[in-house]
Amino acid sequence: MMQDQAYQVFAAQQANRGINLEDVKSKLKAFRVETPSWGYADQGTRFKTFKKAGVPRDPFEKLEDAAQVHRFTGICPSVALHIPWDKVEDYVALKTHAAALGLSIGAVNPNLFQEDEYMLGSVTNSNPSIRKKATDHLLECVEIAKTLGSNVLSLWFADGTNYPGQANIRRRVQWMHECLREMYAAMTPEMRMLIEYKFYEPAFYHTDLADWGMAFNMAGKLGPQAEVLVDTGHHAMGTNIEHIVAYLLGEKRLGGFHFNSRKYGDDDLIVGSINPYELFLIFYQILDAARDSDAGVRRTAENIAYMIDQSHNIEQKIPAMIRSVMNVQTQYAKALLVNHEEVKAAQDKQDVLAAENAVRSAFELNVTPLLSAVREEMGLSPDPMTAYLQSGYGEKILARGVGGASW
Ligand code: PSV
Ligand code: MN
Repeated sequence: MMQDQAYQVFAAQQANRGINLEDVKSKLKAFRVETPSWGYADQGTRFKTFKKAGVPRDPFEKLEDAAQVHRFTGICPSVALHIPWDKVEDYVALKTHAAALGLSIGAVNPNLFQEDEYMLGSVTNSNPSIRKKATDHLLECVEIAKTLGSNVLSLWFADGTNYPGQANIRRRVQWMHECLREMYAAMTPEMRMLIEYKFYEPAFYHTDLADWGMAFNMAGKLGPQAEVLVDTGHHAMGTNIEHIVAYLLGEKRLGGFHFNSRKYGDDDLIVGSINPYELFLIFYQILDAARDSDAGVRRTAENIAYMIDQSHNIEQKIPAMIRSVMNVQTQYAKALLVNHEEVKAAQDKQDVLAAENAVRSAFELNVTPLLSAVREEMGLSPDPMTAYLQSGYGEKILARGVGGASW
């Protein structure tokens, strides 16, 4: 079937289901996904980093690769940075370079896990001079964000202990709060602090911010500009992530996502490659909250920072990022096709099977004709992956050689 014909059939089906397709298309055009600078670099596990030819050698080249993802998907105009992985002499020059590529700088991620002093903790270290060093770095990142025009600071702490009795757990939380309070006070009113949690790694006995509840509590103690960041790879097996998402939306504290997938114990697989239904259900909860009668809940749902957090160890990095973005976009498109009135009617009747069917049936739709139409209306190829692979960019960057940035 011709693409146009496939779209006409799809549009007729959706009209029958009571879906306003023009509204769905405009939401798809407005949707934005941020990619991480470190996703373009050479990365590995603690066992091995495989060095690839063509990997960017500095933050400027990372932005050039990110610009390719935006060029072919049309929905990735911002790039998250990690400091000091992306430390440069001149941040204005970096910002100017980004703008020339049609990009802006997104979240600034301080890094408190790669210096020897942080072995026993950064903001939770019992040594006050190490806590001061960590706080100074957080404050430095606020200043960098100001220079770059970024309003999002994403915090993840590797802090934790490996043995019972190693440290005073309650005291560590207080120290963290003291450090973050200083950082919070330095932020402009437009800035948001997104607090990420992870239930293990690199610490194996306890992690200071191990789950959403601890991050939520810390955000609450800091103030309204602090919110929770849900990294989809940071949960125990079987955790109902969409439940956490719904809860945080209800509390108006969901700030953003780090999308990725995991099967066992790491978080670097391409988002949507393992459990696309989970991703769909996350978007279903968000879109449901966007219809809430509480304006605060609606605003929270609309302000979510959607970011990818992946390190591509064995796969080609730019195509891996394009695949990730397309997977996110596909599940978002499907969630936009949920008929919420139908779900609500079934809920009101306490008809469990009808309610479940109203949600799942949207997931089962083929949205390829819809996404092709949207991309064409945005002036893009309907097939971003093939368009990128045929562009010659992947071959051109081979001239960079082997030995690019390792973060
Ligand atoms: C930690 O696993 C994490 O998810 C944090 O967001 C870090 O900033 C990022 O990964 C580093 O790769
Ligand atoms: Mn993350």
